Amino acid sequence: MTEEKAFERLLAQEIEVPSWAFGPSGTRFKVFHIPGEARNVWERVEDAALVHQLTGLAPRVALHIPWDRVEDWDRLKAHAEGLGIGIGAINPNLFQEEEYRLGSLAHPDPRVREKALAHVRECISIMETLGSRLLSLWLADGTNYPGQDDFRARRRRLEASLKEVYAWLPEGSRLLLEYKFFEPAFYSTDIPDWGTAYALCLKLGPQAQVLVDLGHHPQGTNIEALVAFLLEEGKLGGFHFNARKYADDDLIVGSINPFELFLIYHELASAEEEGGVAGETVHRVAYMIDQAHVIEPKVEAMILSLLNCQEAYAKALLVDRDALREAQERGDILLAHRILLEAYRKDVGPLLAEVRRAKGVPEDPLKAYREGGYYERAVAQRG
Ligand code: PSV
Ligand code: MN
Repeated sequence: MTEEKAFERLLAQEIEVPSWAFGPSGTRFKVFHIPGEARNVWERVEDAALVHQLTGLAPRVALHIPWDRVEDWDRLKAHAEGLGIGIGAINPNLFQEEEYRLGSLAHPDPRVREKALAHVRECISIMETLGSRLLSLWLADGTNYPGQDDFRARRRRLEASLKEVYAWLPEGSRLLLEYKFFEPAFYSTDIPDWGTAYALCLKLGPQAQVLVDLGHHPQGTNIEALVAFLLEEGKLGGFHFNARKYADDDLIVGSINPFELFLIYHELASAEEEGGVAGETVHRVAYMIDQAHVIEPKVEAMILSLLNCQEAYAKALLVDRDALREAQERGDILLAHRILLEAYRKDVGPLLAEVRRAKGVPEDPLKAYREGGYYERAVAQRG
């Protein structure tokens, strides 16, 4: 693609940020309090808005319920809009109540499944109040020991529960079903992989699609290949961007594996250039970040995350896809490979500076953040 066309695409790039990335978070060993971190949902929304103001990339913030629950949803919506951002996906929390020890939507006890379903139903009504179109569903359901529960019975309970959820979805909204191959369950997970999520989404219907969280795969999984499969099947719903080294590490996206991020964007950019199912699907993909910064300053971490995505997308847009196709058709393995490498190694700095000028945001958002005194003000106000 030419730089002119890439410029247009980059202007339209949007990635949602998660409210939970701005507040305290930690590991099971320790929650370190990072100076200036947001103390409540109002401040989390303020931080998300600041990130958008400096990058022009993140016009919506995702909420996790009940972490972000407020009495007056209209007030929260007005607060966000007043700061220049909207509310994105609503994420029900089905893993932090005592009752969920053996699962939520797949729990053996119908009363617990009912409780979980009631929570999802409440989240759908919050979506309606806030004008959100996305329900992102991740389940911690699974087992820790062989024999603990019956796999097929869990599967039937899960499917029945998901069908109830699906039936409640408002028109024009989507259920994004997230998978994760382990943790917190250590022996089996009820939706461990993209194939299981895909099979469930097929059963549910067109409003159900798969959510790919980059940290939720076994080591060595070829994420770009599964992204291509889901695009081609019309079932790629969205991403939770982050990076991992060992497990679900929730590190800054692109920090560990920038080439993988580029290859994922290459699949997306190539679908954007096509018609057909993949082309239609890619235009509705919900790009979201899902990170929990444990030791690093949070707003700066989020700005860097967005810039990493912007850079990966820019490089992916510049892949010479006609030449690539030709090389692929001729079976010229190493030319095809080099065409990708060439795009990956391009200096997209000047192009991105132009994009930022056109968006009216600082050419170097990280520098602007560091020099603008935002961090110091947050520390002074919030401690
Ligand atoms: C689970 O690890 C997950 O990726 C899900 O998306 C949750 O909603 C999110 O992290 C926050 O716990
Ligand atoms: Mn996630």
